Amino acid sequence: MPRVLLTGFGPFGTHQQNPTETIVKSFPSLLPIKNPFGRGASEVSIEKHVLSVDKRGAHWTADELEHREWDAILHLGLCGECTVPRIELRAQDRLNMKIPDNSGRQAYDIELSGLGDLDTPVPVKKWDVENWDEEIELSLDAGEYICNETYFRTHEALNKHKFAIPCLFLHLPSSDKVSIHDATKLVRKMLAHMLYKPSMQVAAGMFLSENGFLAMRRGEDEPKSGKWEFPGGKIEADETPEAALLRELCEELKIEARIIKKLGVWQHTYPFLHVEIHGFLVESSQFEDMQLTVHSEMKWISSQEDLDLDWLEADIPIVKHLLKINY
Ligand code: PCA
Repeated sequence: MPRVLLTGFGPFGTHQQNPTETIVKSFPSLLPIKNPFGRGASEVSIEKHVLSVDKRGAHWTADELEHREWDAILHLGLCGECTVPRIELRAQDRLNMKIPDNSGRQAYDIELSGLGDLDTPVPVKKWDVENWDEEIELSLDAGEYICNETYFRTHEALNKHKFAIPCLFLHLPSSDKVSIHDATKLVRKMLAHMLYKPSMQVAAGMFLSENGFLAMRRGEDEPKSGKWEFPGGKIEADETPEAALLRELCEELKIEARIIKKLGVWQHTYPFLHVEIHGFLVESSQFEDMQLTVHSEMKWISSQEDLDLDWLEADIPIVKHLLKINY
C-alpha cells in the first residue's frame, strides 16, 4: 500500500492556532484515492506529523529521509496573509526571519545552502488547476521563514535520495478564509495527483536553417528552468498536434509558422510524468520578428557537441535523431 507523509505546523508568532495542525491531526490514516489522470484506485496509508516551528521541525523530514522513504510527501503550513491556498513550486535558498521561531532563533538574510533555489519536480503545471473547483495559486515564493526552510531541507534530502519521491508544500490561509473542511478536501485531491503519473501529449517544432536546428532555453520562472528544448507545448484535449504546435509557436515566439512535415513521435517517462512528443519540421516567414515570451535564449544546433547542452531528457533522442539525419 502506498505510504504518504503529511506534515503540518503548530502555532507560531501571533497566530494562536495553526489550521494545518488541525488538518493533519484530523486527517484519516487510511485514504481511498482514485487516479485523477485515468483508471485505477488505491488505498493509501497516511503518516501524520506536526512539526515544531523551528530548525528542528524544518530538518525533521530531511533527517528521516536518511533512513526511510515514502511514496509522496506533502507539507502544509499557514500563510497568514494569503487569501487562497498556494501550491509552492520553489524552495528559496534564503532565510530571513521577520519574527523569531518557536525556539527563539532569528536569522537575517542568510543562504540555506548557497547552491541556489530548489524547484519541485512534481509537474503541477500539468494538473490543470485552472479548471479545479477550488481557487488555487501556483507560487514561486514559499516565504523566507520556517515553511520555506522545511521545503528546502526536504528537497535537498530528496535530491540525494535513492528513490524519486514527489514532494510539495501547500500554504493555506487562516481557517476563516478557507475552512478546515475545504482545505482537507484540497489536500486529498493533491495527494491523488501526486501519487499518480500524468501523461502528456506535446507538440514540438523544429526550425531548420543553414546553421542547424533551433533550440530554446527555458526561462527563469519556468519549470525545469535553464534546460534546452524545442519550441512547442501541450496538446489540449480538443486540439490536433498540428493546431497545438501553431498555437504554441504563436504564444512562445510570437510568430505564425507553417508545418512542412511530421518527423515522428517520441515517448519518454520521467519519474513523475509520461510524455509523448509529436515532432514537426516547421518554417516561418516572420522569423526575424521573433520575441521570446517563455525562453531566455536560443541557439542553432548542428554538431554532436550540441548534445552536451543541458537538454530536457525527453528531447535527447530527438536531438540525436536530428543530428544524424540530413534534411
Ligand atoms: N507557517 C510559517 C511557519 C509555520 C507555518 O505554518 C511559514 O510560512 O513559514
